[in-house]
Amino acid sequence: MSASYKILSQKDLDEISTERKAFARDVLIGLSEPRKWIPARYHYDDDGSGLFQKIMELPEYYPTNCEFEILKSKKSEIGDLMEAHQFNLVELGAGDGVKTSILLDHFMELGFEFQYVPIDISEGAMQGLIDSIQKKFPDIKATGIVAEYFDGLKWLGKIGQQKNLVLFLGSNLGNFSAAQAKVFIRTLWNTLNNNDLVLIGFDLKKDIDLMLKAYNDSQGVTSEFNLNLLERINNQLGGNFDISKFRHYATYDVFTGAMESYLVSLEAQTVFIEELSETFDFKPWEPIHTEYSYKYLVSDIEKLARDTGYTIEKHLFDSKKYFMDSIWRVQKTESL
Ligand code: AVI
Repeated sequence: MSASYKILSQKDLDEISTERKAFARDVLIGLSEPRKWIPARYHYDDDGSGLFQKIMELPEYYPTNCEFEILKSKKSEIGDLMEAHQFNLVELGAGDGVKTSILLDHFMELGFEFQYVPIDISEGAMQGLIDSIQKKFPDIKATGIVAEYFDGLKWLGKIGQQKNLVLFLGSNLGNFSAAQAKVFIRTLWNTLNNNDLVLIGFDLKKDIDLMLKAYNDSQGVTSEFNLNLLERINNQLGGNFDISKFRHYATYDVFTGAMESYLVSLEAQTVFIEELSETFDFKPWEPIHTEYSYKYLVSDIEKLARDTGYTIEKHLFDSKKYFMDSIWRVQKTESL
């Protein structure tokens, strides 16, 4: 058996403690408020990321299959938009590369000279992605950037003026509020050049029962994913949450158009978190809000594009019209 080594530098250790400090701070703020909440981004430790991969394979979680169908059936429409055959195919978030592979394969077939540039904050996720892409496509030029999205994009801008097609797949934008989504999309505009393209996945408003099933799956994977937040607090911050005393609850708010996820305390209880030297009291049936997943109308999406400086090139739908990949062009000629 061969030994395996990992050398941790001071920078690695600083990053761990910075991320843990931010987690501790956000848990302290969120659990101290009258309406308790924990930011959704903390779902994605290694276990949470693994559980999200499982969610994407569930029959009830339709967004993944819908987007897969769109990319498979509409890949030539995407290829047709790439007039310059030399470009960066930038992907925000590493994912598992399964959906992206459809485009990589198609662009290779068309003989495009592109560079694949995934950007993700997690080095582990990036390593997994680059390994699997290199196995599937040994001839592809790929540069993984481990950084915050906008730092990675700024760096890309500094090394050359290549045209960019930026992918933001899944319905990740849906985890932002309307205001946060607008800031995110406009910040993306700021880092890109005139005429660059972005392809963004949006989960559309649809029959409420379908959405409820997607976030309350019959195998209980979404419940495990949500409860993993409490496991993470126990493991990383020395919490003593008894997971069996909380349940996952997901509901749809018809006014805001968002699926909302909660962890509900099943009884009166007190939890201690060592890292915070703090106890938190829960009343019976008291919720912790853990996620928004906003659903869109096509008209909301068009307004978002217009308000943030893009023109719409194409809307690509799946056959059931549950999901949409929308392709926008950066417009920097008009004053906004
Ligand atoms: C990552 N994000 C787009 C997923 C969503 O649909 O909001 C996370 C998720 N939460 C529960 N199921 C999936």
